[in-house]
Amino acid sequence: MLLSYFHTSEAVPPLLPPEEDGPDAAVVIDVLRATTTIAWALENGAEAIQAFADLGSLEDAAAGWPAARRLRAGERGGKRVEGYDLGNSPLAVTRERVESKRIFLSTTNGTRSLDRVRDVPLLLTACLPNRTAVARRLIERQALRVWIVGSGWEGDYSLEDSLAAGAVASAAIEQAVAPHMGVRCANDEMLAALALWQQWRHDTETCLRSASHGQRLIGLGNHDADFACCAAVDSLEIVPIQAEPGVL
Ligand code: 3SL
Repeated sequence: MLLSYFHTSEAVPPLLPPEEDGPDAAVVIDVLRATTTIAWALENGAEAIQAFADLGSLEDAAAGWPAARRLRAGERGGKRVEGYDLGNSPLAVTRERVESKRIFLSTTNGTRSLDRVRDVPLLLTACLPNRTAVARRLIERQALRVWIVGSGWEGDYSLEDSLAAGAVASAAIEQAVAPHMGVRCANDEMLAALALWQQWRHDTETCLRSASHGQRLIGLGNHDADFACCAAVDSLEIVPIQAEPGVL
């Protein structure tokens, strides 16, 4: 398996089909907090997550879904979009709130990243809680050329997404025990993400809090429980997989 890391969705190159050396799998990461929220919502029984790069498309799609079976979740600049049922906190997607509901979700960066790679044949989302489960699934599906995409913040690098990219890669290296299943890093960004993971693996929450988006969330108010949830390595087995474009 050949792993490349792109540290913002803007850095993702134009998509090539797998037979022309394009990826056969992509893993989108937005640790704070979209992909952590997606994992928890599905863990808690949401029927599906439908992700949108913009709010207008979200509202059009949600309007065509029965009101009793939908939730609109929106975040911009770290805050819940006014009038929406949910923002983007993994703590808000409780079983009581989301079970059997389709969540129509748009966030500042995470859902834009998803949109960017929606045509990759196998599209997963990862966060620190499910990083080993995601690595295992890539190996089971025999993914050969994998792009890991850190969502960043409006085109800028993000520390926490790079940490999680290293966490997924490290788990893939540990899990790929069969001799034919070697895992290799295809770019320097991936090697740097692995080094970051080695540095912070025993104190992920401090890393998240130190990151610029962590500081942004702290500036917006108390997010202690969000940090604890997003930093909890290997606490989930669920692997969100795109079933149809934009729907996990
Ligand atoms: O940028 C995003 O997509 C969000 O995850 C940001 S926030 O953590 O909800 O503020």
